[in-house]
Amino acid sequence: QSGDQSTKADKGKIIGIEPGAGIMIHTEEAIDTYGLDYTLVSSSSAGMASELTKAIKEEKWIVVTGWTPHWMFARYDLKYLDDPKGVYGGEEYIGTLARKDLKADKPGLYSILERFNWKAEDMESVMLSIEEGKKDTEAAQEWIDNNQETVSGWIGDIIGDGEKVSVGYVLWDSEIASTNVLKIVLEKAGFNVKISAVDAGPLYQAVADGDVDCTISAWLPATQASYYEKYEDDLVLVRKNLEGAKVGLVVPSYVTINSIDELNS
Ligand code: PBE
Repeated sequence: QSGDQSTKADKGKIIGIEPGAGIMIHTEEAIDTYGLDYTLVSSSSAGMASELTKAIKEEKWIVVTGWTPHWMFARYDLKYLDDPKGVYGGEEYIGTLARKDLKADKPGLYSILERFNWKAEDMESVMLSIEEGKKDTEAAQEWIDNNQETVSGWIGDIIGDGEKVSVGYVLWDSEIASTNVLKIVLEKAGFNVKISAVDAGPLYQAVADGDVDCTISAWLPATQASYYEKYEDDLVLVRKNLEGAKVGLVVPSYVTINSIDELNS
């Protein structure tokens, strides 16, 4: 084996993201369930990615909380650690949530949300161009320019006529990509769109309370189950907008272990 000259001290940490993310809740659970001799370090999505980049440059041991779609899998040679106890769930989808009265209040908007869905590779391409230096809005616009037929299909015959729309999201790379795309789609349809970034818990609460109209940032059924269960009576799951998502612990391929079970060894 080449690199990986790290010490046990490096090994005692899992590099996480924003506290409150579903993946953080499940990682605490994984530490418990597998009896891991590790602490979860909270950070931000950007912070996690830069720690990963640094470690890979020096071929050091690192474990991060990771998810797919994400640009990091296009950039680096990475693998998920097997999760034999199923703490992170299996295949995830990304869902669209709306406040309860949205369909009645803004049927045009709601019908676009009922149609909006795309593939992992679409989201990943927007994420990658942001990672490569494009502004969020430029990357989103570029994807829209390359996918005009799809976008026209989502919009259909809806005319927003300046109606205000508020969309909540969290500053995860995946949701920065999707929410900026949705914003431009809705603007193309004639809506007056405001996007607001909050944490995961407050996001569910904002949809449930009707403080925002909707979000396309719900990772289910496992990742954000605790939030969904808390608020599900007060919101509507409009549809799955992306299938084949995944969440778990991720290491560079040069890290020799393959399973969460082996983290203590
Ligand atoms: N994530 C990315 C989120 C959903 C999107 C996996 C970091 C989470 O709640 O953990």
